[in-house]
Amino acid sequence: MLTRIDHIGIACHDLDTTVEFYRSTYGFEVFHTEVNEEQGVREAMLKINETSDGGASYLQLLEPTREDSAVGKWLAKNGEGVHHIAFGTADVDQDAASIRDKGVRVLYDEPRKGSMGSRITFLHPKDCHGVLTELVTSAPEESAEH
Ligand code: CMX
Ligand code: CO
Repeated sequence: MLTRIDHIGIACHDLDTTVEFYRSTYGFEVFHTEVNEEQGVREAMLKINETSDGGASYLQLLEPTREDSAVGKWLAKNGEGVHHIAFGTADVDQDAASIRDKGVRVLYDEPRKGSMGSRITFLHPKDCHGVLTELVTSAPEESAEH
């Protein structure tokens, strides 16, 4: 069951400049940063609020580490902006399987590594009315790397 907006993914050319915009304009601070080589991104997670399912909602600012990555290609075509939305679930495997059964393309056979030790998969934007959609199961608190 999808129980929260886990994050909104925002593509940017320069992570440090964009982080500074969100800090100085809104007061949002960086909760976590990491490089995800598999996804080809350097990212910053800005926590916006806790959620009633025990999770949280973030902005995920994304700078590509290579031009041929998903975010690199998208930036070249569209410029900066909202790249994807992510729903949080306690069981990404189960939700991905049931959504696949409805005929929506799930991009990965098995969930992959996401921010802070989470497990993620994506739904094809062409099957989701133009919205690249991610499903996320957070790491258990004790194994989350901050
Ligand atoms: N939102 C909406 N539509 C998108 C999109 C996006 N983010 N990215 C691509 N599309 C559309 C394109 O506009 C294009 O549409 P048209 O054919 O009408 O022009 C179509 O999808 C195909 O796009 P493409 O540029 O040819 O790109 P690819 O097919 O090579 O890749 C996708 C698209 C979704 C398969 C790829 O971006 C992907 O695998 N994404 C999942 C991984 C990812 O995004 N990782 C970065 C974030 C990591 C994280 O969140 O942790
Ligand atoms: Co994401």
